[in-house]
Amino acid sequence: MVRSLRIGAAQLGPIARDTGRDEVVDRLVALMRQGSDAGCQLVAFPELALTTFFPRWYLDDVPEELDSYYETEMPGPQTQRLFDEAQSLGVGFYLGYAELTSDGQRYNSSVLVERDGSIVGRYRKVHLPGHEEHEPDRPFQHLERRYFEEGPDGFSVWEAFDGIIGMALCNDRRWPETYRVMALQGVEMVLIGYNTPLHYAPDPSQNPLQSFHNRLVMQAGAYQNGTWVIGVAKGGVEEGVESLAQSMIIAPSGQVVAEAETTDDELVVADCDLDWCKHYKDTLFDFNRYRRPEMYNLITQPKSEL
Ligand code: ING
Repeated sequence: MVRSLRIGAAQLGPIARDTGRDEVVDRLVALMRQGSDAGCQLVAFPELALTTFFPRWYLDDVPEELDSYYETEMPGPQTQRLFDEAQSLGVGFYLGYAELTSDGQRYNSSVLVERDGSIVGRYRKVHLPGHEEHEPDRPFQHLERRYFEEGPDGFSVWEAFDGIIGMALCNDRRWPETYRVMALQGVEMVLIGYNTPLHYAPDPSQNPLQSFHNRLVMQAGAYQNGTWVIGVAKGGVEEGVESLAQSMIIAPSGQVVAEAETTDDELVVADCDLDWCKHYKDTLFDFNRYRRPEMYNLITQPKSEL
């Protein structure tokens, strides 16, 4: 029996600074309903999908605004509706959000929710890009390293949707270790939400390459690990910052099988045959037969010893 999963990559257009969660959840519910109508079992939303991408601002002068961007519960009063909708439609989802834990830790997180509305897994972003201190000379900030702690849990995979599903967030997709650690756990589909400004202040020569780099890293990650990769953007011009859209669904072959056409709310749908992974995991990338971990020690050496 073919294990085919119909995926909906639910790209979001801009979310304004003063847009309330209820208005955003309305958009998420609309995309989820669209996914249900299209026969999707799983709908994937972007990173930090409930609010504007607030790390673009230095917010120390408005601590109550900064606090307002985090979820202290998942689901919480304003997101329960999304879980209820998912359960009634029988559609699962992946959702990126800013997490504030009961002991005051702050993470850039995501949850994987099965079709019965139950939370299967939670992920906390491992690779935090950007900077820690206010850099007023930048046209906009990228203060993820100020507003979040690095995820302490690493990369896990979960048995769900009749397959093995993994989660990552944005900058994680640029690091080959992200995909490999999950592939060593048998991952068949990696869900990755992202917010990627087209302008990269430390090296603007990369600006015209953002689209190329986005494809490059996710296609490589898929092919080199024999896994599906679902990249889901929050794109368009959000509070004056032009952000990459280009949500896409990538097969274990590295081929892009579906891609967003707009920079707005858009559902990108594809049927993903999870057994396609075997074509690569059991041949070219048969890790047990061909990998040489004893040759890769430098990769896990602590930075202090390099
Ligand atoms: N965003 C970016 C990303 O890795 C970034 C950081 C911005 C990289 C601009 C390159 C250019 O896609 C997040 N949120 O990680």
